[in-house]
Amino acid sequence: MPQKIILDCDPGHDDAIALLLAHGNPSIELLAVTTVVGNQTLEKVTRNALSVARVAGITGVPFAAGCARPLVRAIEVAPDIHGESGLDGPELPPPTLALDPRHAVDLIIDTIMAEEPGTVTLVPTGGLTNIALAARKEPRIVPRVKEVVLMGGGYHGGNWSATSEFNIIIDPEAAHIVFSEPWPLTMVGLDLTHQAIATPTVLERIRSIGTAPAQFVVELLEFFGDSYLEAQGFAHPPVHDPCAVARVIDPSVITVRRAPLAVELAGTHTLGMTVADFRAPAPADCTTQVAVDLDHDKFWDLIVDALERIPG
Ligand SMILES: [Ca+2]
Repeated sequence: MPQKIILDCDPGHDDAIALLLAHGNPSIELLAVTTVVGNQTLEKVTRNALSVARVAGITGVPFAAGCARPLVRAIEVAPDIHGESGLDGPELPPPTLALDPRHAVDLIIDTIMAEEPGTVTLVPTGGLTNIALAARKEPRIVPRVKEVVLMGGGYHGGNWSATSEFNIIIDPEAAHIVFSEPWPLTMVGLDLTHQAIATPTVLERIRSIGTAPAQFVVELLEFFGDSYLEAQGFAHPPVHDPCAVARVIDPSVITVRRAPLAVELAGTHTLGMTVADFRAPAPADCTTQVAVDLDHDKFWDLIVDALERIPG
């Protein structure tokens, strides 16, 4: 049985690779792709998602645009990491897919309500604005969702502040809502994604696939590598968002640890921090867990395998 997912994203270099992984992996059934302001404006990330769909040859999957700003905070985008387009590096082909006319929040709700309970996994790889609003607008989705496997946060530190990761700090109130609902939630945070390094060996493996989509990924990773070197001092870039998709495909790629999670909304220096309580034993009613260790080779094998399956 394929795993049914909704990818809620803000492409974004690593979002683009997450989308290609979800499309190319045969054990994932991509039900919908929704976009949210984050790495760039909603308009830019939505266009980017549709361009990636064209590169990957994705058809028959609804794409919908969602929230253009966070619930409470001012818009904060990340051109230092993702460039002015949000997906700088490769040439972005003009989209051929038309957007679904629904708001992303409604597409998320409609999709979950139309599927059997317990079969749909939400995979958010951007700020959590759309997911929070969907939970508020239609609370019946919460017990119907199989699991939320999100990229965001971290239990040791941040990348947008000393304590906080970008996807959480840009809309901490939305993150609070999503982390507080009683659905099973896996936080794939920086502790994990900083292990998903696109080494030169990885880059060569992808380049040698020789297809247009693989070359697109190479050009994404080259730009991303320059950004991460300059902005954050990484020798090679961490590729965050596909880690969440990989966890859905094959849970053995990522080890997890159960822990209650809370999102800091009031801290002077810690706004958007994801606070994990590792005191043992975890309470019996704890529905949250954090990603701990990545099997680097298995992870990149999944990416390469997915790209090899995408024609071009
Ligand atoms: Ca993202």
